[in-house]
Amino acid sequence: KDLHGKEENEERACSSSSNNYVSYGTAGFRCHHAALDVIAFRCGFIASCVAAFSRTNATNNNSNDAPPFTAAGICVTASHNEASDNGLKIVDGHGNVLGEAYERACEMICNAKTEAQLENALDCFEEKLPFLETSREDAKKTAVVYFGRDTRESGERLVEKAKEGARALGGRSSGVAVKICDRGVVTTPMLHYFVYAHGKAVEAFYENNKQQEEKNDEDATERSLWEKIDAATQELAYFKRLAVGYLSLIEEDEEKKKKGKNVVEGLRANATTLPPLHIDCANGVGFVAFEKLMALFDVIRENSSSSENSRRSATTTTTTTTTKEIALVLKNGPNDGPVNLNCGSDFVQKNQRAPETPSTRLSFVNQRCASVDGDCDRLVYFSIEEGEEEGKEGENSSKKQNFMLCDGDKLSILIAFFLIEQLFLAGLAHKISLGIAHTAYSNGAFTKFCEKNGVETVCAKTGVKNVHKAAEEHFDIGVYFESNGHGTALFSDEAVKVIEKELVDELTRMSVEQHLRKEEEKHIQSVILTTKLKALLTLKATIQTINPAIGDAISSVLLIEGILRKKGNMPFQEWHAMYRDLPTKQSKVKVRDRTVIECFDSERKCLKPEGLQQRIDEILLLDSCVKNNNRRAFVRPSGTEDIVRVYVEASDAETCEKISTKVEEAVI
Ligand code: 16G
Ligand code: ZN
Repeated sequence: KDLHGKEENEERACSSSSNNYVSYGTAGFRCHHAALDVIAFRCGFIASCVAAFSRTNATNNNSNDAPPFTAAGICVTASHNEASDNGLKIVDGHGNVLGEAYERACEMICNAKTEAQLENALDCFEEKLPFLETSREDAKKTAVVYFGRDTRESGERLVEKAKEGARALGGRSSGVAVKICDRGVVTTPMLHYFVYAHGKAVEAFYENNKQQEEKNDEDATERSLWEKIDAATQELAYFKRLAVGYLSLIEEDEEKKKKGKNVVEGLRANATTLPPLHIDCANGVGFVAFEKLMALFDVIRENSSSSENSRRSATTTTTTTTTKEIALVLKNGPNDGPVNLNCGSDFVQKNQRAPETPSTRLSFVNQRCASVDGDCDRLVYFSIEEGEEEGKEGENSSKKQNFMLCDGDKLSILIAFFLIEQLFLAGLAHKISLGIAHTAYSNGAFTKFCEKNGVETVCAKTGVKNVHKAAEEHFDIGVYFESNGHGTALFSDEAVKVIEKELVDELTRMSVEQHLRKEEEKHIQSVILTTKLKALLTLKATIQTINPAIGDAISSVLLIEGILRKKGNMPFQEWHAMYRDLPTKQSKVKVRDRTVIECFDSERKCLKPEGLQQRIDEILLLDSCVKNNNRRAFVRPSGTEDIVRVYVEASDAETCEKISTKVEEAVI
């Protein structure tokens, strides 16, 4: 009975629903906050179940010796949606997005209107639980659930609802106690990291105590260190991992600068430092998190008693940090307006223009800029060059703006090329495969560029979970970004092991050589590092800079800033000019029932309704009787809104428009 939570008026229908049915969208439930109380409650309950049943991946040689339990989590966020929306993302025991296998059951649980429907839904969910590698009797004694939210006003209320739901598991005579770890206002990737780190700590605890008998009699999780430390310390551990990774990543750069080893890069490094990065934080939680990162850089710098000057000025709109390591200017914080309103990565990427919040309208011009979204798991870079219109000078002159975007495709390219180079220098290119996973939204120019440069790519369905899976399945190191800026680089456990082993081997080899040369009195660090060792250290630093749980805009900023520095302060323009995007057009079409559209081939082709694909193929031949390889068009039902999305790409903007109009007509 208590599974209904305290029912409230659910007047406004969800944007992603028809008949008040809220579907499990591309990334969980998302709609107007007023319709989410019951859903939050039930998602809390689901997360508790996940925590009570899921186990770590720790190797168990003895079958009776099941590895210990992990935690789970709930993020209350509607990402890039407008401020009045909210949503729920469920985090599984490994810190990943809850698997697709559970989506249907979650949807049934959250939409059940009667007691009978609810019972049925719970049964269905329970049937899925064996996926979680344990049986009902074997459920954990304490289910640990982490909670976090973005800066939306409705967040606090919905987190409370979700907590109530989580506690309800304890009340179902399940023998499970529920432990709530509320982490307050955090980015989505931070919450994923907390759950991930929890699992890793439990795993390590378990491995260390494997030989001791007592490990079976109690809940190992209870004694793991991670869970015992407070929220602030967990947060610090997250920022430290990323910051220290970044500092090790750029370390060699300093040395290179001094030595001027590589002429081109050396010259560049001497001539310029990278201009500060102006970050549009979407009026959201990213601002808060970046501020904490910057404070940590300050502390690290002070501790290392560097003589560099640093400037920090905190106002409501802008925070600046300038150290020799990194220079960030934060804009669009939670006090500057409603989350995502005329700003954020979605606005910038979709509209191809700078954020238009009153406080920052002009301040992005002629700067190096980046934009994150409302929960800080997306990132795009951009720059706007403003110059005088040719031939018009003086009072009547109008400014000509050139907007340049480095979207997810270009993030992938930069990271992948960098890692390929390092693998090659480390002598590991033949041992570790690397490729890029992307979606149908990736620009045709991007896929051609990858092909030309011998970088393997694989296309997956829209949605982080799909691209993540493709990257994981196909490559040892899978770099993936959706064009909209969701993504990361995934290193398989095996790849990490190979890199670490090679590093140890190389160090051993060097010290042996040194010994033979009777230079053992010299400390290893005073020896000139071999190219191979440098590359291995760079790979190790890269791994540390990346949030291992999920794509993370903060982690991606550090990685990209690190790579640009390692490339001798590569200017934005040079990165942007690696290849030229084909013009594209994206539009939405409102239809009666979007579910009649079914796609295949990673959503690049359409199976149903019959005839639609044929019609699209015909339209692509517009004003031409031969197939033009630069033309592409596809339609797919949105997973987050009640609409159909149309995507068109062609050699020129005019053709894009024409094709798009015709495809939209065909869809209606
Ligand atoms: C969600 C997804 C994003 C996807 C988008 C597509 C996550 C965390 N977010 O925002 O990956 O690109 O939906 O939306 O998975 P659409 O289905 O409405 O086009
Ligand atoms: Zn997001």
